[in-house]
Amino acid sequence: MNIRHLFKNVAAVATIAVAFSLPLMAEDPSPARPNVVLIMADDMGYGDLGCYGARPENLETPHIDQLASEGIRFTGGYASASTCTPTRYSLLTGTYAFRKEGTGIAGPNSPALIQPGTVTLPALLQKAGYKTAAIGKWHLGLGTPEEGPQWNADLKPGPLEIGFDYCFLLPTTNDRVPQVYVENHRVLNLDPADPLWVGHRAPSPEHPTGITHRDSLKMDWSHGHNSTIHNAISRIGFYTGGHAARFRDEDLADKWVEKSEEWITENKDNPFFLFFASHDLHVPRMPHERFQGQSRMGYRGDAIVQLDWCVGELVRILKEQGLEKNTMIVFCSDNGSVLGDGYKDGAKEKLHDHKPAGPYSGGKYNILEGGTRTPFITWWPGTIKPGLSDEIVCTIDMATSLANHLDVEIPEDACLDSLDVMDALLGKEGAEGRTQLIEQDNGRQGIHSPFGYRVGKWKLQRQFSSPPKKGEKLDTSEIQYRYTLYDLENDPSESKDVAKANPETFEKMKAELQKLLDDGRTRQVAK
Ligand code: NG6
Ligand code: CA
Repeated sequence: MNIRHLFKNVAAVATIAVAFSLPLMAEDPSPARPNVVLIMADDMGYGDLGCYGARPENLETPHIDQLASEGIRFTGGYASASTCTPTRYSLLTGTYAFRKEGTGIAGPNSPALIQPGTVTLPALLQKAGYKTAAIGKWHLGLGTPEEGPQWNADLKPGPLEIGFDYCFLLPTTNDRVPQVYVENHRVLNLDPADPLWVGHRAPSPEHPTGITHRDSLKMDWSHGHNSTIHNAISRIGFYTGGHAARFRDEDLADKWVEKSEEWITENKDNPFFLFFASHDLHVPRMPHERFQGQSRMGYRGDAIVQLDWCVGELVRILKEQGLEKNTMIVFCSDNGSVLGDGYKDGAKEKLHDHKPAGPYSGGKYNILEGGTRTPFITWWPGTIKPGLSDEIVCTIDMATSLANHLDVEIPEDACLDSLDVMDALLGKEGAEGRTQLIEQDNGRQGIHSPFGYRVGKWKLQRQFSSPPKKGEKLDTSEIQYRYTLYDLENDPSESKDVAKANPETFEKMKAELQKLLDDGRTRQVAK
């Protein structure tokens, strides 16, 4: 990594320049400590934005498209996993989630999956003097392993115990209970006289659910999602109480923007890191009334338009505060696309000719490219030159990339799979991204899970020969895998297995994948 040195040199040159010629000052060397706003979309596929091929007849995303045209649009950008919790776990810890048991999709009463003492991306940035905030969807659990979330007391440990100075959260994901905001350690606006209870079983036989009161729903469910009803939408899990604290689904996006504006304004004199974790376009897709009907694709398209508006607002806020030259935005997604994910919201019926995963196959939950290859854009006016990059970069790489850039030392036993791809993120000439990437699904079987493994144009797939039934614990000594190989350059949809025609590549990649799994780490530390 030489970017730091480059910056130091630029700074030195600039200092000398001041002595001789003031006009050179205007050349304004890029600040070495940019603010970082990481915008993570939820369930956004590779083809879901105008700049990634979505057609204007279907939906328009002018603000994100502008970000892409002023920054770098990656064609090889990835989320670490094809579900939410493991990607977020890896983003914050820099370690592949499949290395840690229990990091699959978190339930409503999940304890904090990242416990205090873990080296995290925000904690590394704090060491560099950054103020840090998480605003939006959390879905990484709250509370101790023994007790889980104490909804009526202090909800800790949580983000504040692992490196965030401030948080304003949707605690799980909005199709799971409860529909309340958590600000720092507390449920916002919770009336102690109306305590919040959250559980897996109906609290009483009379408790109204999506099954008993299906006629009252404003959006019907298709699978799961038929427990407690709030805002005429039934959810996964049950809850009672906390009525004064409950939000309307339609208002989430506005709230994230409002809180971001407040926090950025308060912290603008300090370098800051904002993790803006949008809930769009996850189910239940229930965008604000002013966005309903803004696409011709139903609520799924409208939710994308709503997220696009949020991005426009974030850029407006940065510009109004005069921060845009000093702020790097990273736009990414937590996993690939899915149409029907539990509600009858018209996503399939109103798809028209839209291709949510672009040219790729698969999507959320699987290891095909559509599961993890997602939009990925970096923007930093004045420092990042506009362009297109086909380098491989992944959400998991943010921790090491930013820590190295800021000269913060990462302990050897932390961020095990996070690689320094900062030069590629900044679009430096000749900069290389990753030479390899493991693509995971929800990771229920840890290192024994199915995986995708990408090296250059090649993609190895490792699938179970016979997939285990839901909830079944595998006897690891008996697992049989089926491996196949694809040439993504000529076959982006992974339709033709070319293992037989390329035996050397095939065997080499199988061995490499196994080694990365067995080694327990990817990041090499200079001794
Ligand atoms: C699944 C849910 C799905 C979604 C997903 C998590 C069912 C049948 N399916 O279990 O609707 O909530 O979990 O999505 O309940 S994620 O993007 O947060 O990982
Ligand atoms: Ca997701």
